[in-house]
Amino acid sequence: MEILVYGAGALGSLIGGLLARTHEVTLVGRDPHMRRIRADGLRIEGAIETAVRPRTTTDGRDRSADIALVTTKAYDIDDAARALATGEYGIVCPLSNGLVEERFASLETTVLAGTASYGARFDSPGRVRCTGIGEVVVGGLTTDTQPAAERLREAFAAAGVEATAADDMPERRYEKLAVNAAINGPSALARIENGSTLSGPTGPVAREAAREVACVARAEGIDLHRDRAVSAAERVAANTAGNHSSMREDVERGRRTEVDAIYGAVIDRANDVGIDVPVCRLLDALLRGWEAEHGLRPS
Ligand code: KPL
Repeated sequence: MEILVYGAGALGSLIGGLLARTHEVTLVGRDPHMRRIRADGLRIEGAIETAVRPRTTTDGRDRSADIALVTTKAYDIDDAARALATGEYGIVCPLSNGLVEERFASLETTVLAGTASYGARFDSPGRVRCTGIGEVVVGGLTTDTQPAAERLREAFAAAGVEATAADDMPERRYEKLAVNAAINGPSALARIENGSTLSGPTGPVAREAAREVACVARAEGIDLHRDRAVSAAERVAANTAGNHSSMREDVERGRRTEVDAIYGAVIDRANDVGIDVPVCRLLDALLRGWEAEHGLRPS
């Protein structure tokens, strides 16, 4: 199968590299990473060790493939959607954080939703580290897209990537948002590992952030119980205990965070349904303050 992976950061390179063991993969990313992969191939180290030679490009426009996976940061999603609109794909599936699927609504193709719980860290151009073997879950937001989800699952499975085609994706993507809300902000602000976010002093805040996301989901008619949201956050924190969340990595490297796609999205939707989410608002304000202080957004 031909698979385009749009966004060759740590997760995109890892997922693309694993798929390249079986499929014709094209990674869309930035130099010098793309240049180094073109010259020497891509090395995956850590929990999975492999070396592959995917195709690479720095321009994701006017391409075609059976499947396009989107693994950009959430704030680059609109650029990805615009680039994919110029090409032809059988299935488009974002694996980015946040509720981003709606941004691909204008594409004339099947758009799925997906989550990937693999731990990945960018080591250096051409090298990425797998810090935890997870799984990929894909599914449709409407029942007619379920056969496409099964085809995508099979493509992952053929490359040895554990994947599930879920029929409860509307609940799962809110569950993922709850996990991100519980882990990412507290781990970034307190500079702690994922495993400490739910158990240490940040635990009550993290759990309440997950509960607030569940309340928003339920107000939107999505059947996500508060306890399920908290248990999911606890499970992910335990499974990725020694890892740094993507938001902690962003803060430590002085980069813009996904605050808009995580806390901003929760707050916007909470406003729409008329409920308050004070803990998410606090985490949002602290992260925005940090970004403004570092010249990453206007204060
Ligand atoms: O998605 C994540 C991230 O780091 O962005 C994890 C740590 C799995 C949960 O928040």
